[in-house]
Amino acid sequence: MTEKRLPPNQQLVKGERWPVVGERSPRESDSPWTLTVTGEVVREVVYEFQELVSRPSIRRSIDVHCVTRWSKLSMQFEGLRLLDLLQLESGAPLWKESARYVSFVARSDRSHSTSLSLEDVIELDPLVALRADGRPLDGEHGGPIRMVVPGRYFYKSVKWLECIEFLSEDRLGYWEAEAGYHNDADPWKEQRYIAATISKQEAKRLIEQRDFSGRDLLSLQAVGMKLSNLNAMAAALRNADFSRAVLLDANFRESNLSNAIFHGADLRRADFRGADLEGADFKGADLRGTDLRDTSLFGTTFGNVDSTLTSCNAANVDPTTRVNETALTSLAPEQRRLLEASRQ
Ligand SMILES: Nc1nc2c(c(=O)[nH]1)N[C@H]1C(S)=C(S)[C@@H](COP(=O)(O)O)O[C@H]1N2
Ligand SMILES: [Mo]
Repeated sequence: MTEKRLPPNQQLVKGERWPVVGERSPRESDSPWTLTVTGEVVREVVYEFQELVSRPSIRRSIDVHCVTRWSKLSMQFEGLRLLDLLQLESGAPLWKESARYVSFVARSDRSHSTSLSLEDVIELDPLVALRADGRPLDGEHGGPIRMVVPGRYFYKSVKWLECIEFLSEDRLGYWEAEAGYHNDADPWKEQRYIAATISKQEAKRLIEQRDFSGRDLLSLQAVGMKLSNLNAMAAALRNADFSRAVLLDANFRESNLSNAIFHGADLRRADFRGADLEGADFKGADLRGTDLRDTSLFGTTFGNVDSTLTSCNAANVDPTTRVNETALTSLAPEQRRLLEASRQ
């Protein structure tokens, strides 16, 4: 049953854990919280926060799937149906004929946003959430008010919702524009990232030179390549595929390897210090002498773990694999146990 509810290549978070992803707090402001509905609308509407809180709320059980591969099933969210807030008193829609997309904007320092097509809004019936698991939303999880969009990766659910803008043309959200996150975001179709940012020829040249330092190489295909001594310092390599690649002594310091795949890669003595490894997958990789200190390991996989802690595809980790508390605290508990057991 659970299996059917877990989209491909997602792992369940254990117990009560709810990772914080992205921004951690709203913009500081003394003005009271309001929610504005604007853009291609018949009439602009500004909701006072108190008015929203005093409306009868509904409760929904929603499965949360983060693009960095963690999922949390049956979260209990309470709040208001977005579609109810997008109606005139007559019950007619607030949006104009010309409206095709909806942008959700946060009260945050970077005015974080994400968008959905109007069709998706109608079909997915999102929630404007005020409470989660029986309590008011924590600030770091988007309190006092956030979007929760079922059926899409969680980056489509803006924290600290302040403005809803109807658009005739789509406007890419923050992660979609900055990190190459897929605009459709369907976890069942694994729509995590858009295609690679560079041409095959350009990739070939960089691979020959073994110098990726500082480059943006989203979704790079490097399966099975011989890349010992690679310099990938501070490179953006989200979603790159290094399966079975030879990466002895590679330098990945401060690089972004979110969701990168290293299945069976030879990473002996590679240096990952300070790298973002959220959602990266090291199943079957050789990590002897590898340095993982000060990395971010939310949703990182080192092997499939069952209750007996045996794993047929675990990474090769031994006492020469370096890791510190900074890195370990961000790792899921069963993955941490696997790593620590093998390091003894
Ligand atoms: N304002 C704002 N909303 C945001 C983000 C963000 O950085 N800023 N990150 C998104 C991403 S990628 C995810 S996975 C979820 C994380 O929500 P959580 O921190 O409550 O788990 O929020 C989404 N909404
Ligand atoms: Mo995310």
